[in-house]
Amino acid sequence: MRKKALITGITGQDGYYMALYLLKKGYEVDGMIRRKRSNGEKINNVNYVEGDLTDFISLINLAKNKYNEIYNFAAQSFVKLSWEQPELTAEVTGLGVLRLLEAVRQVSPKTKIFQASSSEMFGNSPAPQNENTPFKPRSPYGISKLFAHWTAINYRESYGMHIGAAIAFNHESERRGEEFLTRKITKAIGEIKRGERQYLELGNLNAERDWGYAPDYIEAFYKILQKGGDYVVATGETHSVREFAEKAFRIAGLNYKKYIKIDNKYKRPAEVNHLRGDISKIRKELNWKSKTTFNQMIIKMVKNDL
Ligand code: NAP
Ligand code: F7E
Repeated sequence: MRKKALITGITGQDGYYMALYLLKKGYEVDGMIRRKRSNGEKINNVNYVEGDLTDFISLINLAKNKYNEIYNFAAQSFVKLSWEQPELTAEVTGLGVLRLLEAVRQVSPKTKIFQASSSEMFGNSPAPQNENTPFKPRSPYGISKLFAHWTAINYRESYGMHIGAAIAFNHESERRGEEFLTRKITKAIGEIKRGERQYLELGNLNAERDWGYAPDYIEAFYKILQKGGDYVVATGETHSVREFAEKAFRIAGLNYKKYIKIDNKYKRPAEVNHLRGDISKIRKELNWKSKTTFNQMIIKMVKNDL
């Protein structure tokens, strides 16, 4: 019999790639959306179902479908916004996960659940960060993700539920939301090249991130769910915001220094300065490492937006 999976956050970057991945594996895929719209983008062969992480009743009703697997990608995932909407972020990104886990526990406790945890939970803990690094979140988003992460661990330990969590470092793609740094840059490059804008305003150019390519990470997420447990998913390399901008503009034949202006409104009240994942555990136990290099990823993203 075909396995049945529910993907929350299917309209986002990771939900999209996970849907394609599972369909290719022969799964029956339900995608949770907040409200059905006739004009929304649809993925062929996905069955769209309504639900919201802030609404327990909708989650209970969905859990009654007794999915083999649930991939939880739904979240208020934009770190900067989490200072402006901290309560909403805690409600969705934090408490929303508690609601989902509790709904599944009550009506379908054998369903395997994947939780998308985040390197933002590490804050400024020294790199390289691995599964044993202390969590010191520095944003309402990071705090909410940490609540969700500990709740997932608690449901595993208290009720024996099968839960896999990826402590995922930044991952990007042609489908990355346009508010996030990498896509903001590649989209602006396209607009500059077409003469639609003259410059790009950014915040802190010195922050360093371990940026990977989202489609590579989907395979890691799948493997994590099959096994259960907590795994860092990263590339093991770090680059600064300045370096990303410099390379991306260069690929388009431009010198970034001519186009970037600093606007303090894009700086955060507290920054996470340096993230670099230690992927020893996932490499050893699940035989996974990312395939796409930093340069290859930037080339794909720039070309897509030109
Ligand atoms: P994304 O593109 O921002 O997608 C977020 C998804 O959550 C959207 O589909 C959104 O639906 C949905 N959503 C928001 N509020 C909801 C609610 N109240 N109920 C149900 N759905 C809701 O995120 P992503 O980049 O694909 O990331 C996927 C997950 O991984 C997120 O949990 C994120 O926090 C986590 N993560 C991401 C990264 C990364 O670098 N991408 C790294 C670590 C962890 P609408 O279209 O209705 O808004
Ligand atoms: O910022 C700096 C900013 O918004 C990256 C989410 O997927 O990954 C993501 O969180 C860096 C930060 O991602 C601008 O200060 C400078 O240092 O692309 P971002 P993020 O905050 O790292 C983690 C792992 C998640 O879990 C999250 O869901 O770039 N930066 N200037 C800027 N960032 C943005 N967005 N815009 C700027 O103008």
